[in-house]
Amino acid sequence: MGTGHHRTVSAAGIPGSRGTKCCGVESCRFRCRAKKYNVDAMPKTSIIIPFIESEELSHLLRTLHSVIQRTPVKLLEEIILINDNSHREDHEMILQNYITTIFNETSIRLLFSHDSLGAPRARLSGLKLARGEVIVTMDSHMEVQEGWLEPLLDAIQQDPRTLASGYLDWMQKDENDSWTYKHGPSTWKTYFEWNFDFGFQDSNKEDIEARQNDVTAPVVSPMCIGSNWAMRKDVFEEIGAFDEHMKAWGGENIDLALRVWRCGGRVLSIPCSHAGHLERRGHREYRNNPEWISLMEYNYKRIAEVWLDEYKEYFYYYRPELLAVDAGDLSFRRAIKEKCSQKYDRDFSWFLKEVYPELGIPGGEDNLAWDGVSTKSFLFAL
Ligand SMILES: [Mn+2]
Repeated sequence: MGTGHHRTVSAAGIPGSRGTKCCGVESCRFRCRAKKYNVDAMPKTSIIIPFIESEELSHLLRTLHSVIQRTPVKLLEEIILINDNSHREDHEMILQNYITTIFNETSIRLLFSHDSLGAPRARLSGLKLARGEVIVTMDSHMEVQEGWLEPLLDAIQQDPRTLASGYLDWMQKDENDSWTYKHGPSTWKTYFEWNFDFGFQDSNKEDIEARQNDVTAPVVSPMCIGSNWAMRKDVFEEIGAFDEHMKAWGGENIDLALRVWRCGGRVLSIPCSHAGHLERRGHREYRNNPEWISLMEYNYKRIAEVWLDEYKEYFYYYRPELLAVDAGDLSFRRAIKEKCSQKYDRDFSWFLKEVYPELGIPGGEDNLAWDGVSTKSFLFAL
């Protein structure tokens, strides 16, 4: 079945059988399907899914159904659901019934938090309890596609310090509960700007050329998004898991990707791994809410102060309002950086040169005032 309108098999939001949907492009799909993985030799995975009060039960069930249907039993250690302070009756009752009846073949653990944790801390509470060798974070409104997990695990097996990210497709829902599923590209990198805006961009010419012989080859990415990635649990913990001082939502993905790179790892986007993500207007409202923005700014400042090294000046050039923000205690996060620097010798200038040259230096190389020779002030050519 191609892209386009698709009606769910029931109003409960259970995904229909759509067959293999890895890459949107047929040649890529064909190659992904032809890949064979030794599932027996792959590590078991814990899938962490937080949800909040405003989440529709049907979206959450769609996520669960898709994971259970499309993940090899051998690879699924457990699903950990974190109820982030939702007291909705359908969340509490129906979900509990689902777990004990419909999903009773799968190990599903349901945690409850009486404080509103926000996505990073809710994920963290699940990650701490995870028993799988590999962890995957997922939103509560997704639909994984056939064969989504194996290529992620394959990338991790080739280098245990890998953060392997799946590609997102777009799902939308109209008032008749009819769902639209649209394939996202499988060549994008996740990127960020000096002001920590982040998004997706197509790979550059060199990348595309390098991948010409195999369109399914992983795409090296400077950044990751907050969910839909897999990592070894021991590596995730070793590099500092999530920053527990971060508030609410925003920036945790930037923090994580920078740590992965600086601590000897790599961030890869995997074209054969796809999951639909329900697009909602709510997220934009988040971003326009002054209260949320101030929490996000606090998080951003913590990242800039620890991981941008002397390049944080550029961040503050674009976000001068954050100079005055108190970022709290950073000693633990700086200790992680210190440990990683000693072991891997990858500073931010290494990252800029080797991983993300496209970010560039505002005003060009001449503006590098921290080369130990020049003390001239920055001349931004904007
Ligand atoms: Mn989401």
